[in-house]
Amino acid sequence: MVKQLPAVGLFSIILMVTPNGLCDVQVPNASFEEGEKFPGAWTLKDGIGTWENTGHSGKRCISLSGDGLCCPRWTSESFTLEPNKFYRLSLWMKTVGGVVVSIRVRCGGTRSGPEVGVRHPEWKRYDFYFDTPEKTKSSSLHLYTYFGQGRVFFDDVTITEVRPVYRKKAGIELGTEERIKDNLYIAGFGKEYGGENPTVIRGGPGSRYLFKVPEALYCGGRWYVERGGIIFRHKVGQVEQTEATFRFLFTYRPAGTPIVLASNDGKNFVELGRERELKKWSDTFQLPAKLFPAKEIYIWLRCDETPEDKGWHTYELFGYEYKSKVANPIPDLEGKTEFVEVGK
Ligand SMILES: [Ca+2]
Repeated sequence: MVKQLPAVGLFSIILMVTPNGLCDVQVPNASFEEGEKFPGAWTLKDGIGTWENTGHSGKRCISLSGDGLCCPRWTSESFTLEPNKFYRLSLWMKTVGGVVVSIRVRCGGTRSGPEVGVRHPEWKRYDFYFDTPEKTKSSSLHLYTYFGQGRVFFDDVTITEVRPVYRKKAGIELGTEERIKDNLYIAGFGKEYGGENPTVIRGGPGSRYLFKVPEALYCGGRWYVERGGIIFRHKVGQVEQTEATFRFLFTYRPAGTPIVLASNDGKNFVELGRERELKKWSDTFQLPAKLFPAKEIYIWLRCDETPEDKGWHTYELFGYEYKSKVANPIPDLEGKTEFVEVGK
């Protein structure tokens, strides 16, 4: 059992081209085999962790033991990620008892990653996708558990550069959570939590309709929308949209007021309305007729400060639904996003 770890070893971190030609990031001591008394390049904080004498590969891995409190974690030494890239983070996990694991990549600015419930005694590989902000310089990886009583094991961490590819038909590209049916274009996601399937997109990194993130945090399959908010863009090839509606679902709103705006050029936005009351779905907003016909529509979700909520203002976006009619008959299409590895 390890309570406090001294710094051990120096691990040089570089972007390297692996023998298979892919562009991998070398995560420090990624199989946890190196070290003397403790796993080199990793530090334990705020809880109970163990450098185990077993592993998915090799002879070693690390574990966290949840004691019902928040939040024991292993933190890696820093490594380099490039700005404005997509990456796949893969790691192997198993548990004794079930725990919720949160995996965060910190890379220049506030960024977060998925949460996933791990409840299986055999090793299983998990893949997560994230993108890096413009200010990315030094990065580090953080493995947490939340308020659980079980024990979770980690081994074989890899980070590989990828890029999203969207399904295409008749000149129209659609990604996961987008579809065309009976000349209706529908985009968005529902309330269901990522759970055991953390690779779902839910408007997150790699989503085709995610346009810009002025001020929001993606974590565990939902967005924490702050004052600057998040902007989605809905574009169906070169086909014009003639009318549209929108609704959203938010939970946990410690402060502020959710505000919805729309635009057909990404510059001039009109306010559709505000919602302050928590309910299953918001009212349905009909987008103003003056925005149509349009080849693209932008939806901007923000959180406005209110006089009684000075300081902190945010809400969690759990559901999002945009529907529009298209001007010309087009074939039905169920969108799909896949991440392909980038070779050098
Ligand atoms: Ca290992």
